[in-house]
Amino acid sequence: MIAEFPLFVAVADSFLQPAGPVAEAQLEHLKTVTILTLIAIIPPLLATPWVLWRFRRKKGKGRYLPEWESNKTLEWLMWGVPILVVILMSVSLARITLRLDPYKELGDDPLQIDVIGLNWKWIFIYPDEGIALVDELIVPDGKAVELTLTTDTVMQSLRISAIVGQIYAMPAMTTKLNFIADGVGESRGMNTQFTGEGFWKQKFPVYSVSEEEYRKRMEEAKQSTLELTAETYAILAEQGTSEDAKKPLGIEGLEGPIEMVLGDPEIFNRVLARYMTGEGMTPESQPGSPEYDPKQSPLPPASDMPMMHM
Ligand SMILES: [Cu+2]
Repeated sequence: MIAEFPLFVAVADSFLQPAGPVAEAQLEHLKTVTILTLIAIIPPLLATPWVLWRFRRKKGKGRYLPEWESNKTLEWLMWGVPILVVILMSVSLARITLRLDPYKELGDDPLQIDVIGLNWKWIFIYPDEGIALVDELIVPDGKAVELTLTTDTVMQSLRISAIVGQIYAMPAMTTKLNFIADGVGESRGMNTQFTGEGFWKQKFPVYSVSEEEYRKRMEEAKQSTLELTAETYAILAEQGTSEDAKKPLGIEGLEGPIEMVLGDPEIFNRVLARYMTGEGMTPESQPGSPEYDPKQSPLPPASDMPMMHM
């Protein structure tokens, strides 16, 4: 039995065990806010039993002062302390919000990864390596990373709790999420925006690896017999998890995440272009819909319309 329930979880899954500077700053902020909140909470917690005891009916010590109406010191404390707490919290929150802007690059020349959210899987495209990973994110330890996200279904929200907070992804537009993973290890990412019955399965491991291991993993992915093209993308776009997609992709029974060679380097832009044709989407043309039929809705060529950023 013991072997089935390890005493500690090796996978970092919370900003309380930060695996990167963004999560570290979030934890720091939580501590600051907790301390500031305690300034307002502790005095009443201590004073309530004290007042009850001191002014108790039998043998109480309080003086009876029916004419008492105000006390300047008390007024200053009761109004001043909460105002001070609110000011300190506002300053702290404003500073951390600006510091943790998800669009702000965290280093020179961050590693670019394009992300497509689907029901219920994530595709991570490494344009510079010419590969794509499904439900698996591999990043070099200590390297600045910039994700550019979109979805080819409803709105989703990508979150890697131990490394960075969440960012929404929506069709027809891109959002950005910058982070650094510190130290070698595994953490977990997920979609935190409810998207239907397979939603809870839309989780993926994030591996922070040494530069050497990163090169090795990229080279391995390049050896894949699978290619990410409009055709294989249409299979991935169908409703289901990445496990469900293995059979139609012809790799049924293959263990581990799906790794692909990037056959069409324009695939990310073509997914965006799907929503820029000027025509409305129908259930048949919309990936993620149970009626989606890739034959009726092939990916258009990459749009030359300016891309919408948020
Ligand atoms: Cu949007």
